[in-house]
Amino acid sequence: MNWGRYAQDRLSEIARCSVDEIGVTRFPFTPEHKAAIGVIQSWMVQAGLQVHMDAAGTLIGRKQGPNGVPTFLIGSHQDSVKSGGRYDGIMGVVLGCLALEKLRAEAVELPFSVEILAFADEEGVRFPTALMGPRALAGTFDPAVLDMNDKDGVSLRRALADFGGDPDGVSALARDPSKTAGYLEIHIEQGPVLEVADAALGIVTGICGIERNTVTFAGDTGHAGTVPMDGRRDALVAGSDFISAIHDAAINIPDLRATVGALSLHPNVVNAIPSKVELTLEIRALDDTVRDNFARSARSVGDRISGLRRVDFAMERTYEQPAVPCDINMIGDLEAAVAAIGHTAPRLPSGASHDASAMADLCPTSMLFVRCKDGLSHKPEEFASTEDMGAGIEAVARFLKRIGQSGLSDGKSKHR
Ligand code: HGY
Ligand code: MN
Ligand code: MN
Repeated sequence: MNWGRYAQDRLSEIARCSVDEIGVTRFPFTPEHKAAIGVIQSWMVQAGLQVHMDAAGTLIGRKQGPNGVPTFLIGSHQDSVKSGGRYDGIMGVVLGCLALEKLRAEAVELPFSVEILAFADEEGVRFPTALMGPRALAGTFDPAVLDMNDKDGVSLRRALADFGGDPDGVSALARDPSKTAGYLEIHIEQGPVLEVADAALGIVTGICGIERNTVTFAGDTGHAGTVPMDGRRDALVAGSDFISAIHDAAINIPDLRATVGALSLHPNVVNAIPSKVELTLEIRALDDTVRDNFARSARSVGDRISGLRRVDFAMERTYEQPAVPCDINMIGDLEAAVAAIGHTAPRLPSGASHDASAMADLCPTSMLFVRCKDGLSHKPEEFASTEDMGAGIEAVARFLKRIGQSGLSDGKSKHR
């Protein structure tokens, strides 16, 4: 069986569940998501799973184990960014289903229950929030996010209800940690490390923390031809000072990433001085203290520029998720499983965030990276090879057999 070929074919099929644009655009609770649900459901059925969608819109395929045993979870997200690639997120659902299908084909019965989870919204591109599905399972869901709106003014509550979810039932989805043995997410690396190491697979040591801020500079508009240069309170000049200062500071801090990804301007016309600039500042780091310190220094840079350019400055944190370490026992089990198929997988941190970031509040969490071409992601050129995905499926099947033999079935797993 060429499991990698199966994976490639399934990813081509589900890539068509997309807004008709370049690359894949599949936002949560949209017709594209609905179409994807149908396709994923067929994969789960083919793997012998019982399928249902939970109140948060997570599609769940469950293989029941013997009575009273814990459940091991495997998952990732079905959604994409705008004009993104065909592997980010959904590949983890495909490879999880195929690993279970492989075990089924080998008549292997695991001594624990297993679930494949296809989460609705990890990217947080449609709504200014993310990770509702895994946060619901982890019991960290904040119902207030249901009142957040997308750019068309549709609330998350309404979109979820119209999609067939149950907004008022999301908080009740919290799982019992004592009955949850662990979580594995299979994901493309989205970076260059595995390619440089010539490794098909990588094992994640930890996932970066993230915070997102809205930064505003407010000055005065005026006629571009009549207001003298030295009399201006130009918000865009201040904003550009800030963006350059942030970049020049971040470049000297290892493992820290600072990005101004979105910017809006007012009045945004060719012959008027910009009176207001609003930009997003996202900061990521594997160490939350490093991230906090950088945010503090960004504020003082903004205050300095505000005085220099005689404009008002504000910086408001709108989103935060802490850095999470992966489970050391599962790192060892993944390494042994990868070695058993004749591969060597480097250990590496994840600069991208994942559903696993939220699942770490529920249970021991692990991630297996699959090499991606040129480290590209969040763009149509995103690509993982059939061979590398085949290795991923083999490794996950071995991993599940290995943890089954390590006492997971009696609930006293070393993963707790
Ligand atoms: O932003 C991220 O790291 C993830 O791709 N949503
Ligand atoms: Mn992504
Ligand atoms: Mn992802």
